[in-house]
Amino acid sequence: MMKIQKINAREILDSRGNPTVEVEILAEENKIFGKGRAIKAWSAVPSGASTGDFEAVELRDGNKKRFQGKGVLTAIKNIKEEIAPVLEGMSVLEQKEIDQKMIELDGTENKAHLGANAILGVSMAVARLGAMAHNQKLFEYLTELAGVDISKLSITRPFFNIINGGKHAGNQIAFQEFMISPNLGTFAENYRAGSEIYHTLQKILKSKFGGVATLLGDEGGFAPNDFQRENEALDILVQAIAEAGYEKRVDIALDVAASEFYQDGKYNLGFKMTEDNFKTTAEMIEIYKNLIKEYPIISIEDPFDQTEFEAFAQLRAELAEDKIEVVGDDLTVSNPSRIKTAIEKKSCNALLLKLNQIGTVTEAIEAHQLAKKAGWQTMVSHRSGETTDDFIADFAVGIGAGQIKSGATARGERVCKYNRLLAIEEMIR
Ligand code: 2PG
Ligand code: MG
Repeated sequence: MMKIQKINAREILDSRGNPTVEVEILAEENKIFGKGRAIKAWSAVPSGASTGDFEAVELRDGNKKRFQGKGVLTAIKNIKEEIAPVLEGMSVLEQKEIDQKMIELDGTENKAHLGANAILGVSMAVARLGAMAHNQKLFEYLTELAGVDISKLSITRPFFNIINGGKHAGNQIAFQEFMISPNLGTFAENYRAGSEIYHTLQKILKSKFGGVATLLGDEGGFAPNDFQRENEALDILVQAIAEAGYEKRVDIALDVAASEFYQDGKYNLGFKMTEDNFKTTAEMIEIYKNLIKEYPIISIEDPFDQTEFEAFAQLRAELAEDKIEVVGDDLTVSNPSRIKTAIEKKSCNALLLKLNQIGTVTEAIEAHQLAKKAGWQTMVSHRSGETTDDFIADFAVGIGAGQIKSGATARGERVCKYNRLLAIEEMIR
């Protein structure tokens, strides 16, 4: 049996230059005579900017003398001094038990004591060790944890965020993400199309607005400051898709991240402009309906505030027979109890799944299973602050999620996930 021998953790920086948690776990085979095989696995935890109020707690030190208060030394200390002594000696194959132990050790509803960043780092590294102990690829091992039939695995459809707004960019656009999703035969073709459209868009932006318009936002998408309305961003996306030669073969998805500009019961589309521009829920519904009519939009994430289960349901009811995905992110925060509410209230038909919103691999799988049972789609997601850990690529394929978003087809911390999907596609073909 492979037993956890030693858990180490350190503070590293994420793609925005903020501290985050890295974990290393050493496991050794239990041999009575002589030394057994030793394996080592690693993980690194991402971090959001448009963080939902109901997410599990990302523990930060708050010591203003280090990293503007964003240090994670407390989370690191919790791993070394609280989690490690309890898990050392356990089998790496006991993913469920290990995750449960950490939940109990934490003892809070939202992982505020140990920190979801501390717990998730350990949970992901343990899953990697489980795969190694079984001589499996991570995605293969995850099919077992998720009860997925490995012979039916298919590659996940990508959503590339190529125009950044909202909290992820210093421009004026209120909506956070404008994504393209090529729908060709293979992941490799979808990836190529994404990249070609990305570079076509870059050329168009440069010729229309100059080089400054091609500066990037947090997720590697362009963040031009030249759009006053969301339509202008969508017009340029459609133009880029056509000029790259992919007309009618690429869909568009939006992440509005509306909680970020919900003020006094209204949505302030001008929250980053000099003048406010307030819209009611009914007006927002009209805006979405018109956008769907005008553009090949198939999915809208967080169209309303994170407390507005009813508004989500109203939009979903008004959009013809679930042809459009209404995705819950800040609304549902990958948390089974909030997902249950959204199912009851018919708020969504798709789940955005982020491991660090809930804090363990086991609970993230449960969140997906719950959504799936209700007939929802699942889109596995990166965070706007990322690392070079590509765990979510294997995770998306292994649990059988149909969709993944990991930002643009550029910047190392974004493409490492997509590059891993290329390799996985070769393995499952
Ligand atoms: C989102 C995410 C990822 P953040 O809102 O879906 O794109 O952003 O990590 O900032 O919450
Ligand atoms: Mg979102």
